[in-house]
Amino acid sequence: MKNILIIGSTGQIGTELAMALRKRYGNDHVVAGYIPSMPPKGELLESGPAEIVDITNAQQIADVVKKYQVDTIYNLAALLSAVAEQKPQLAWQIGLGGLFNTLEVARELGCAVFTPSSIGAFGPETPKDKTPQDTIQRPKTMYGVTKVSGELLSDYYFKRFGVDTRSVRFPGLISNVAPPGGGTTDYAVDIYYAAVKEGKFTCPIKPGTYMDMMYMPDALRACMDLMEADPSRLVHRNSFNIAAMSFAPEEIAAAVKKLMPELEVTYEVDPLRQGIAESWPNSLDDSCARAEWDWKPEYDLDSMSLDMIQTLKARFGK
Ligand code: AKB
Repeated sequence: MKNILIIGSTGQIGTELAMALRKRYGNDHVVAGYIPSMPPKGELLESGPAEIVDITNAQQIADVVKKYQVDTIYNLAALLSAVAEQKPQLAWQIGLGGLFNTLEVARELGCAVFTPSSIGAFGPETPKDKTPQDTIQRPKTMYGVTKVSGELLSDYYFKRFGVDTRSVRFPGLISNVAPPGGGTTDYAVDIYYAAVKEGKFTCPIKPGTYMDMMYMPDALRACMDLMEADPSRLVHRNSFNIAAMSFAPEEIAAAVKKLMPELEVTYEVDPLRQGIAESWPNSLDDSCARAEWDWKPEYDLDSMSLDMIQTLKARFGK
């Protein structure tokens, strides 16, 4: 039986991944690690163990790993791209310093480690369409620098020390549970809330700007399936391209308007986010993930939009 620690369990991915892991492995086998400024609430707090785990404090990670006999760590602590650009030193401290602490604890105490990378690990010199698994990675943002360095460090710990490190390059993640906060792809979440609550949306990204996106249920399955994959099939480890859909702002707007024709969309471009978006790929080639651990997404733009709007309408009584 697995014993799992999630570092960063109260963030955008962690909140939902913790519940999905508890469903799969049992409530008592999944520890929700959090920092005091982001405490767990509701179901996450009530359904299983929770401990303060600041990723910049290696001793704290080691103490919790020992206390719960943890064998798998999901490292989800990170600043998203736009915030990381405003606080580059903190982004490095959490993204790389924190990963180093986690890998050292994993090496000493024998844990497997999952750490997400991102489409942000690519840069303007990368082939833009159907970006290959193994290609040029010269990102120009601190977020991207931490992601590429994290991929390399994780591969190093696997090859040098045998730590079972695995990772995926996440696209923009869309969910109706925890808000993302500070990403370049956040607009693709915000449009659904704005459509349901106000009937209008101001988009910070220019029409024609393509980025890969994914609905959260597919992303959660990707994390868990990769960590359960047969290691003898894995040619790659850190990190796998995964993809589900690629769209530009006017295309998600059109998908939402099919369900809510009254939605009004205007554009007020945020230069920081637009610059980051333009340096990222339009779409990724995820054939290695498909071949090595049977990755396959379930949601496309239309099925995701239907689910998002139905869920948010029910929540807000619309
Ligand atoms: C962001 O926009 O920063 C993230 C990502 C694509 O890594 N959602």
